[in-house]
Amino acid sequence: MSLTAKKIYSVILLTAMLCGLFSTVFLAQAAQAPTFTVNNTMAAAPGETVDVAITVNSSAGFCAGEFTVTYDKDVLEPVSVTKGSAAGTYFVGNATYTANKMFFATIDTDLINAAGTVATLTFRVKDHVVLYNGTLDLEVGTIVGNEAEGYGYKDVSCVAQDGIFSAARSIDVPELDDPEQINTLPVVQMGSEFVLSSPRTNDLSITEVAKNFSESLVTKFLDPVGNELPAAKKLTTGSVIELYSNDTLKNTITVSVKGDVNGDDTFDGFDAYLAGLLDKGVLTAYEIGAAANDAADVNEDGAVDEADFEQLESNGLNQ
Ligand SMILES: [Ca+2]
Ligand SMILES: [Ca+2]
Repeated sequence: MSLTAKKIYSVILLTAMLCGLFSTVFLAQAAQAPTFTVNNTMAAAPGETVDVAITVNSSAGFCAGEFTVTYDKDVLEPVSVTKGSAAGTYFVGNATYTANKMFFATIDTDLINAAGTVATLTFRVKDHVVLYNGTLDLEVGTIVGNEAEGYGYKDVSCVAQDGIFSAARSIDVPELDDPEQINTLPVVQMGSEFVLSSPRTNDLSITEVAKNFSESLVTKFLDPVGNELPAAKKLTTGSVIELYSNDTLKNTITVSVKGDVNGDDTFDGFDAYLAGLLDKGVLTAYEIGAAANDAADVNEDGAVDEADFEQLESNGLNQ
């Protein structure tokens, strides 16, 4: 236990004893085991700052408690821990308790038995995050209430409910024909790959796509064979967006443009031919890659079949 934690622990013990002295009037109300809950987040965007409330149910009846919340430090940055309306008079919070834990403790001389927020944890979603769905793990350390017989303190049982934190990146790009019209494209996981799937009507120039990433994040744009693309170019099916943080490659996103299966930025008979091979099973989605397979699914029903082939063939004839 760190020195800080020891100090907090001593304060909690002392206050817990005071709690027993001062709160006999609340004895009859100290009934239920308190339930502490980490509230789930909606999908936050990378770069966003998000508040997560730790709440307690009503009629809980506790005087003091210490809490740690463990998070994925590759995804979240700690910002702050703040006291909530259902915390006791005394509150300490440490947003950087360890590399992946926030800590807070609250103490009072009276029973805390109102429902509400004990603490609000604020995180920032790191810039390189593409898709994330993970747990915020709540552990309750020492928790005390007032002693049933009168003075002193006792450990009380409680329930700790973990929360889910979700984060997802989307990419905003303008339409080719109407640059005022901005479309938001989700990044979707397909097998082990993250794929940005776009209709051919969007402007996927690197200049436009790059606007979606913060300046602190190093992005590289590669063509389908792995050569870095200059900023003047546009992304086609098979192009890759690499996201680096501190010189480490953190994530890659592969681009899919509906209808351009081979990634040559034209929509012609060869794309139809590849869709035909996929339809007949001569070529598999694994062999052609998730992004090209997605590009061949032009009617967006999740499978590449004859309908896609026919639509692509008529596109090819119309070029
Ligand atoms: Ca093509
Ligand atoms: Ca289809």
